[in-house]
Amino acid sequence: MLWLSPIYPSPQDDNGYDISDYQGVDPVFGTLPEFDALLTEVHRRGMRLVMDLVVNHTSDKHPWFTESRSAVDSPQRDWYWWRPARDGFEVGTPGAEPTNWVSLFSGSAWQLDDATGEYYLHLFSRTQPDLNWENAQVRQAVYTMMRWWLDRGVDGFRMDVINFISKDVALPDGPRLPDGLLGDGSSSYISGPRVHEFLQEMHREVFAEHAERLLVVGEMPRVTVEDAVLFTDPARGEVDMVFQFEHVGLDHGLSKWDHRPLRLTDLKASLGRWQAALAEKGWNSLYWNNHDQPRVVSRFGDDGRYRVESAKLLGTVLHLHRGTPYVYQGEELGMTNAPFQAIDDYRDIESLNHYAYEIGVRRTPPDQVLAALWVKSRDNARTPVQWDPSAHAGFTTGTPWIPVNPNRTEINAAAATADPSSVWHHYRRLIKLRHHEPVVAVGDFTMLLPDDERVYAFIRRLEDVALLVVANFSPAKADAAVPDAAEWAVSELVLGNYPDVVEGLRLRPWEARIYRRTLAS
Ligand code: TEU
Repeated sequence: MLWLSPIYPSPQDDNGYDISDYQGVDPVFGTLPEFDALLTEVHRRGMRLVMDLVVNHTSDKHPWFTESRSAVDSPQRDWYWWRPARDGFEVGTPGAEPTNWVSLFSGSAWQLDDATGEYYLHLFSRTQPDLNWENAQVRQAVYTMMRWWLDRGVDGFRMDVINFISKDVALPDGPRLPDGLLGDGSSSYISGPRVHEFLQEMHREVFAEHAERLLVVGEMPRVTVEDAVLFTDPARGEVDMVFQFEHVGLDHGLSKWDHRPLRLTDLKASLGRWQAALAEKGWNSLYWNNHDQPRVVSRFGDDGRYRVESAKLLGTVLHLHRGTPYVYQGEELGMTNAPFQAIDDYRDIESLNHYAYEIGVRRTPPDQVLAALWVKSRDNARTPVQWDPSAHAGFTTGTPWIPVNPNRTEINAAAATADPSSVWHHYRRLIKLRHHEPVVAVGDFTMLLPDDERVYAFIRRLEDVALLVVANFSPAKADAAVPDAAEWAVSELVLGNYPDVVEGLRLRPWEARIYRRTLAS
């Protein structure tokens, strides 16, 4: 299946996550007939296509918002969250915002609109006003639009921040953030009071009649594992799987910009807990990368000497978990973070707002802010796909919208497809294995060695077939001290990331292996 990030008409303030028309294609990407042709060709190849659906908010240029902001008595006023200044405060003065909530993209989550003297809520940028899902007309308008895409033949949706759509209507202030300026309102909107009700309604109104052929993924920052079970239990009719963020938050300190190195034991504890919790009911999404995360080989692997080995190791570990694996463009080439030196290289609104806030409000030295962007900026994953070694990596003959990674000369699709030992060929082998070995798709999962800081190890089992996965997340040799190591070491090696196998279960730097045994039942 192919998942497209938003391709709808948009001012592109947040790379298309600010939509001004839900039923069209932005000219930067093409036309609706071209989209239809893409869909036909995808289907002809036995593949399917999933659209990004961004309905927690619209662009401030969407006609719904233009109408809503036009007057306090607009019939669509209630489609968004409008509130007067806080009691006892004069409009526009500091602290007059209706709540103390911080926006996910820095600063207050409220924007004053001079025309009517009221504030509107925007959990993301001020050009992304939040829709008011309490209003039944809003919900119906969204469902109508979704049916329009399904009638066109699309195979489902990846629903952006869909666990933010229900807010506590009392809009209480949140606990103060460590910097003392704003508050964290997330307990009022993360998996809010009516979110399950809204998703069940959406399921009845939109998905039910096509349920068999659709894939519905709920992107849900900060969803708990307990809630994920509810969201994905097929009997409840909500979504097929959630896209959760716990494991990609393990190297965050007080905020994502505050980097702390990953501890492998934390990663195992987190992914292992999700595997266990969704073993009976519900389903997992498996991913290292998307358009919001730094490149995994730079983040959890080694993008220098062991780039190829560690990229393959990461793919092996992820694809052998139980759940649906996602491959983000370029990950299969082992693409790395962007070596951006200056703020001018960045395009991402989250990064730019963070920079402006740190420099302007908190007086943080620019070098310090750039160092944080270097590690965590979303633009690390947004540089053009490296097709070939040419100047713009085969992405365009024009001027790319963001600099191409100079390592295009070495890391590119042309080189990877030509080299049987590339990361790309390894990903193909992993995908093939899932298609041919039922234990990969549906077997049980058992984590081993939870306290080992270097070796990630687990067993998959289906009836009498068992797979052992062992992976050394370090540049030194490491023993995989798993139970029955001697038996495993002489069993069938299904796949590894070194050309040969040596020394029993002693793993070389960033080595990963998959073994297979048939057990007496
Ligand atoms: O992201 C939701 C989200 O909360 C995060 O993953 C976000 O990227 C944040 O920056 C993490 O620090 C989704 C989209 O995937 C993202 O691209 C959009 O910017 C965002 O929603 C708003 O639509």
